[in-house]
Amino acid sequence: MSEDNKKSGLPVPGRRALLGGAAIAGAAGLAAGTFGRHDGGLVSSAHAQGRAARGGNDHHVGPGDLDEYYVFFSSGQSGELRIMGLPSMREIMRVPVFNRCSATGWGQTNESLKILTDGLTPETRKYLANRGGTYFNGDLHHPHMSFTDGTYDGRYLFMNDKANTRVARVRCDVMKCDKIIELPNQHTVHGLRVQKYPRTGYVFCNGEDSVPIPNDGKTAADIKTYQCVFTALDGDTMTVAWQILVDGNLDNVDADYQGKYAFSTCYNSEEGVTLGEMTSAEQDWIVIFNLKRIEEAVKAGKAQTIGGVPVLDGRKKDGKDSPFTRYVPVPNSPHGINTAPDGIHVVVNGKLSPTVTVFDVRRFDDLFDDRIKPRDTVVAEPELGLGPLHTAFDGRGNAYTTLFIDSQICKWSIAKALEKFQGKDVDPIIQKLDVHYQPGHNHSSMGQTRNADGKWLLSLNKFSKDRFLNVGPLKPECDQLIDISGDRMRLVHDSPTFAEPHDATIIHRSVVNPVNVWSRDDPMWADARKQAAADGVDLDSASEVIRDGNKVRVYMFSVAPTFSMTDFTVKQGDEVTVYVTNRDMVEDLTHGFTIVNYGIAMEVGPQATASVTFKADRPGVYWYYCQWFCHALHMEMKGRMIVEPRA
Ligand code: CUK
Ligand code: CUA
Repeated sequence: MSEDNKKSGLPVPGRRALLGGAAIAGAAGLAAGTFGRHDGGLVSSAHAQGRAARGGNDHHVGPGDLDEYYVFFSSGQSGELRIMGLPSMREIMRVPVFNRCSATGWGQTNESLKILTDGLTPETRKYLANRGGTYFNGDLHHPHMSFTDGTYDGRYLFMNDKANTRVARVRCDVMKCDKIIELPNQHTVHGLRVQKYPRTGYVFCNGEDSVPIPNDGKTAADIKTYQCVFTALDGDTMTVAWQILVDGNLDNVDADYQGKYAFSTCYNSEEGVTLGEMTSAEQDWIVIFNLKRIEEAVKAGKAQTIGGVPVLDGRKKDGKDSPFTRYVPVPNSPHGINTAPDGIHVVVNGKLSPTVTVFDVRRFDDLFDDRIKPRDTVVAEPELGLGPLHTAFDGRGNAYTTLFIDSQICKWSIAKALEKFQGKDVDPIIQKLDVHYQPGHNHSSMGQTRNADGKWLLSLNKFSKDRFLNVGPLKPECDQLIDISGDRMRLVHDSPTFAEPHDATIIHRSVVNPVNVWSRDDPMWADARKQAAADGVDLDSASEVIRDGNKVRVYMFSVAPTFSMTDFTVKQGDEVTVYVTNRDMVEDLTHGFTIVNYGIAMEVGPQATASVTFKADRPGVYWYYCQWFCHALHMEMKGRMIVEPRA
């Protein structure tokens, strides 16, 4: 029972009565197959009765009130991280990561370019040399916060770029990306989750596609030379700790609460290169990684160095397992893999199979010691409906699985699923709720930690169709908020989002504590500090133009509503770097620096320094102005760059 239910003192409907109803709804769901609205009547009548009568969670957040949870949203092919408030579902902030951002200058400032380029492989650097030095796109699927002792610790968020095989880290003190690394040897990185215990620690990264290593074209046509890779990053240093070669491919990943294992789904055990080939087998598998054995082997120097990182072999040889991995068959093309807050059960979602497969992590020790067979680690395999993709948990023993094809969330009991697997005549399905439409990930509040609190569930639906005003052929996604505090799920809010939140983490606000103003000695502009020291100027108070051959460095500061320089002069063809330091110490007082008709713009937060380098190849007068509204005289916060023509 939720806090709210306890407080309201309302009677909670008996489980027995509910199960009866759910069984009927469940059976109807399976029989009807697709796009049913079996629970629609219940939902709307619940809505009509209002939440007070039902004693559910209050999702209304009034003006000036703060949300109880942060939601860190991926944005798929938009390449950024988004921050929402829950339960209001208000979008609060966007954090540019793999994309370029017009507002903040991400991808243009020297500080962001360093982050975007430092971690690229030499081959990629070479490829991008004449293309602006960095990629313009990204595909951010999975944002996950660092853990300590099985729950979120508020330090970092880690996220993958499926499009260009990168992993990024966002600092939660300032909510800015501070590191990006490209994974060598790997082609795409899809599933990403972090080590839960004792801490993060490792960031686990699934390679989804297979290519030859090295991918230099020599054996490009020979698919037998293609190889899939699993990577463990060190989250503290953002370097590759180790990689391991696997059979098949890798889709999603999760880790246990003991710090012993990571495990990934594989939908292409066939190692096919066409849809038909990839889905031909009746079964695929999950791969379980034995972290201790891998660490010992790396330490003992048993890894090969490939692409500058240690690589072990986790493939089967002549049908025999490697010491590092075990492959457990599951029905065709599994997708999501989710560890329950009980620390024991891991749910693998069937996708092409109507089932989910439940593992008991306590049996993995025996599996690695060859005392039991792979399938002996399976403790339940309930049939839930069509297209199970991802599962969330409420910490009360219930699981919530998205059914993509049925457009439903299926709530089921883990304990009942175990009983059924033992042959008992019970139905683990408690309720099916229609969502709109085609859900991918779903997420419960704190649900990926030991502290799952069972209050809210988000369903991230891929199609919104008729749920919002028509905006043309490209429709938004539809993220739906569901109250799970009671015995039955209750849909309370629809929220449109732009392309394409795959995944989210719902984190109680007590865990996340960002600052309001930057610290002057933040590492973000360490290079600017170094350069200023070399030029003998003080970043905080300088208004100076330093000429160094045809390189020109312009130092200025800003105090609302002025820049410290009303104008500066350079020569056509100079390579100009402008450093702006925001001396305002007031919360929310961000300045910007935009040069008209030069395509230059950057954000300068309170107490921050930002810099941008460009070639002054157009002669003339170019006004610069502050593009973040900062003062009643914000419009007047401007100056002139004069570019003298070369004779
Ligand atoms: S994946 Cu998109 S719905 Cu990239 Cu987490 Cu399952
Ligand atoms: Cu400073 Cu607007």
